[in-house]
Parts: sequence; C-alpha cells; structure tokens
Amino acid sequence: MTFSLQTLTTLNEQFAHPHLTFVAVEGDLIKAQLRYAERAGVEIHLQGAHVTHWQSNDGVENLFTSSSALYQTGVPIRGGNPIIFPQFGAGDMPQHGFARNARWRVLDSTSSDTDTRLVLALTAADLNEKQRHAWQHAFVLTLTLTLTEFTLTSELQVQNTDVVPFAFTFGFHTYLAVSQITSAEISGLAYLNYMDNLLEKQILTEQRPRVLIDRFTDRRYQQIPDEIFLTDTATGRTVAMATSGCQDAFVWNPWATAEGGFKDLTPGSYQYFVCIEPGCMRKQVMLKNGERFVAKQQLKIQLTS
Ligand code: TA6
Repeated sequence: MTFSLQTLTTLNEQFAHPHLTFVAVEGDLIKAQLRYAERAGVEIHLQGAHVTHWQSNDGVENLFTSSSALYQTGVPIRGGNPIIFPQFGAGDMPQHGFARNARWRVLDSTSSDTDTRLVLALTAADLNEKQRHAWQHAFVLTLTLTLTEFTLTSELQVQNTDVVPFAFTFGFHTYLAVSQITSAEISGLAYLNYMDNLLEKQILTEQRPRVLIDRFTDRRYQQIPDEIFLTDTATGRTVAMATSGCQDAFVWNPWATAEGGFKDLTPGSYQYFVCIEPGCMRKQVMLKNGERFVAKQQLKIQLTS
C-alpha cells in the first residue's frame, strides 16, 4: 500500500474547518489544533497521534507536557498522551514500540454542536524500514479523539489486516497534570494486585483506599475497574478516567530520585504530573486475521465548587 504524503497545505485544504487547523512545529513536524466551545481545545502531533495539550472549557490545562520535550522526527515527545503499540515497555523492539514515533495520517474530522472529532490512522505503510522489519504484520491502527467541554475521549482500534494472527501489548501513556504531586490522590486502585518494577517485580496488593505519590513509583496494577479518579486536593479538581478494553494500568512518577535520567524532563518536573496509563501490558492481546480490537480512555473533569 502506498499513500501520498500529507503536507501542511494539503491537510489544511482537505480537513481544516472553523474548529480545526494544522500548523507547522519546529523541524518538519505538524500538529493539529482542535477546538470545541469557547475555550476547550487540544493539540495533537501527527507524529505519534500524540495529544500534547488538553485545555477544558474552564481554561485549565489538564495534561503535563515537559518544557524540555524534544520535537524531532522519530523522537517521542515527553508528556501529554502518547499511544503505546505494539509493545509496552522493554522487549524485542525499542522501548514502548513504534506507534509513538511514527507519523500518523489524518482520515477525517467533524464538528457539531455536541463535539469535535479527529480521526488518525497508522498502517505498516507509514513505518520506516527498521520498524517494519521489527514487526512484520499488516495492521490498521485508528485513533478517534473526541472533544467536548469537559471530556477528551481517545478510542484506539487495532485491526488485523494480515493473513495470520498477531499479538500485542498497548497503553495510553497519560501524563495528568497536578498542581503539586503531594496534592494528588488516586482512587479506584484499592485491593488490586500490582507488579512493582522497583521491588524486583514482586506482586503486591494495594492496601490504601487512596494512593498518594510520595516517592519514585513504577507499578502495573492488574484488573483495573472501569473508572479511576485522580483528585488534586489543592484545587478540588478530579479527573475521572473511564476505560474499556484495558486490563491493567501503570502508575508512574520518577520523583527526584530518577528524573535526572530523563534528559527531556526539566529538573523538578516530577512535582507536576502523575502518569496513569491504562492498557493491556501483562498479557498480550491476541488478534486473529480480519479481527478488530477496541480500547477506550475517557478523561472527564469534575469540579467541586
Ligand atoms: O510508566 C511505564 C514506563 O514504562 C516506566 O517504566 C517509565 O520508564 C516510563 O514508562 C517512561 O518511559 P519512556 O520510554 O517514555 O522514557
């Protein structure tokens, strides 16, 4: 399959509307600016189909993107909401697979009274030779982003267009912004088993009704519920994360202990985000040829007055 390259000009000619514009980013990257209502908006980089900013209609930024993030072809952006596929974490391929490094194409965008949408896709034809070689399967990944006043929904569809089955892991690697990490409380994880990457991968059970982040944290919680809540006790804001098709969720914060290992994190940044990352990481998803798999993450802002 071959496609013609979507340039800034052709993207704007074909898809732009009053709530969608494509703009150039440093280097040769392109991002989409999608809006809904007066102040709700998202920025999505075509590289990685990566949401780097999400402002809800109260004008508040809900995602953390590093001020030292790199915007270069083939380099993942630190922060926001990367899509991880077909390998979460380390393995045969480079860390976290290729979907976050590859340039996705725009399929469609709509704008109505109820929401604004953008649909992006990635296929084997969009990969470079090294990536195609590392994962020799025919597939179509489709990401539909839907924006309303206070919600951002990411629906990821994986379609096996190959003649043989394939298996993969995936995740929404969501960097949620907090005013101060010590004000962050996560609920919905009580009594779940988790694998602690920092304690020799031991399987432990979460005993706390509300999980506080007070140290370097890198855990994979198992059999997550349909909703997880992140409350910022300093602002009274809660992000309700509703998911489907996701078995696990990583909770990650490098703390001062480990953030120095990330050259694209400005010192002290660990205080302003926590990653909650729903997906299927423990067990691979098996997809027969011709089959589709769908996973969804909806982020909804709840305000306490
Ligand atoms: O949160 C899961 C995780 O794989 C962590 O182990 C941590 O290293 C993080 O993602 C960041 O990974 P990255 O490849 O983006 O540097």
